[in-house]
Amino acid sequence: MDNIIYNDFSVLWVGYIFANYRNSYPSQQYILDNMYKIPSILTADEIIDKAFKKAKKVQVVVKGKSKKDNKIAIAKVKAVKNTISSSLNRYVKSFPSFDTIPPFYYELFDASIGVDALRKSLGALDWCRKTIENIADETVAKIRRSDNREYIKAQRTCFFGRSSSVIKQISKDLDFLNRARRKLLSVPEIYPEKPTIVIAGAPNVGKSLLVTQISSAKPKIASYPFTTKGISVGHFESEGIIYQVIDTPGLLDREMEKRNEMEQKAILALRHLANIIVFVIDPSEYCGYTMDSQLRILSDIKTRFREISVIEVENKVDIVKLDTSRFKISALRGDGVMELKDIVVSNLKGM
Ligand SMILES: Nc1nc2c(ncn2[C@@H]2O[C@H](COP(=O)(O)OP(=O)(O)O)[C@@H](O)[C@H]2O)c(=O)[nH]1
Ligand SMILES: [Mg+2]
Repeated sequence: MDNIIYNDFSVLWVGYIFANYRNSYPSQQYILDNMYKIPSILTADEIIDKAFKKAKKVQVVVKGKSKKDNKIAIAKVKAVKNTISSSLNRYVKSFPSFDTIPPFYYELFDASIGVDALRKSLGALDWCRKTIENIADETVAKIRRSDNREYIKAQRTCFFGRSSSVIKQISKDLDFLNRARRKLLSVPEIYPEKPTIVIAGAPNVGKSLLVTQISSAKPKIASYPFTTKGISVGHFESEGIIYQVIDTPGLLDREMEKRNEMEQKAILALRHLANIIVFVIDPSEYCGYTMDSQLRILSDIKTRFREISVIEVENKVDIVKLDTSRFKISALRGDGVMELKDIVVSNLKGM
């Protein structure tokens, strides 16, 4: 028991030191790499099947006749125990630790999967593993002491029955974890630790075009568990620093009141990601939204993201140029785009 406590703490310590290395969370790459290592999770029936097949295949070399039945039975019980135990252990270990992942991902997973439910299911797997290990150990002890062939066989059968019924109790947890795994695997390749510019504004104001113009390569479309539309991510470099530009279709383009709970959470998660918001306005109103309604969205965003500075930009100056102090660009012609980039970079550097 002492040993177990000691081990748990040492794991915690390593995690703690790791998480605080350079005073940051584990690197994004580390998280993404490990996310992809979550093995596919078998159903309760498949685990039972796998364990019993292993038991069937067990070969025991027994010298002499003494305790032959005991040795075979024990080997079979152990094969079942080890198969189940190592599968469940692998599943539990392969999920990311929710205490150390960046807050953006925490909220993302919480909204799309539910961190509490995930913890509960992982706990259920641990419970199942320990229970089966205990039953196996008791069974082995009983078998070891016996000289009665029938009794040995009965103990073995009883163990098989009990362990499959214990596994069946976590059937729903296994299914849940498999669904969670699939969601975790589709996590967008967004790097919370990179300086991040989030582009906002009503639909059709020119956000996507701006992301393309700012980014050095074609922006990648990543899936975002909250919206049907993919999130678009571009990058550019300035003085050796990689900046990330993100367009969030469907999220920061409508008034907040009209949001369902999931969208609200998705929007909140962006708080942990955005270092600066560029709000694009289309004064030509060709986008189909009046200036009034665009400015209402802007004021909503300012309320939601109080702590994040918002740069207001008027796009489509090739059509309409207002007499305002806002920065003006044409994403179509490229006018002002490089200057906007410089403004954004110097703002981010000032933070
Ligand atoms: N004239 C003009 N059209 C633009 C400009 N920027 C974007 N557009 C057009 O506006 C439409 C919507 O642009 P898009 O980037 O898809 O807007 P989003 O919905 O905000 O991502 C497209 O037809 C663009 O070609 C601009 O600076 N000038
Ligand atoms: Mg777009």
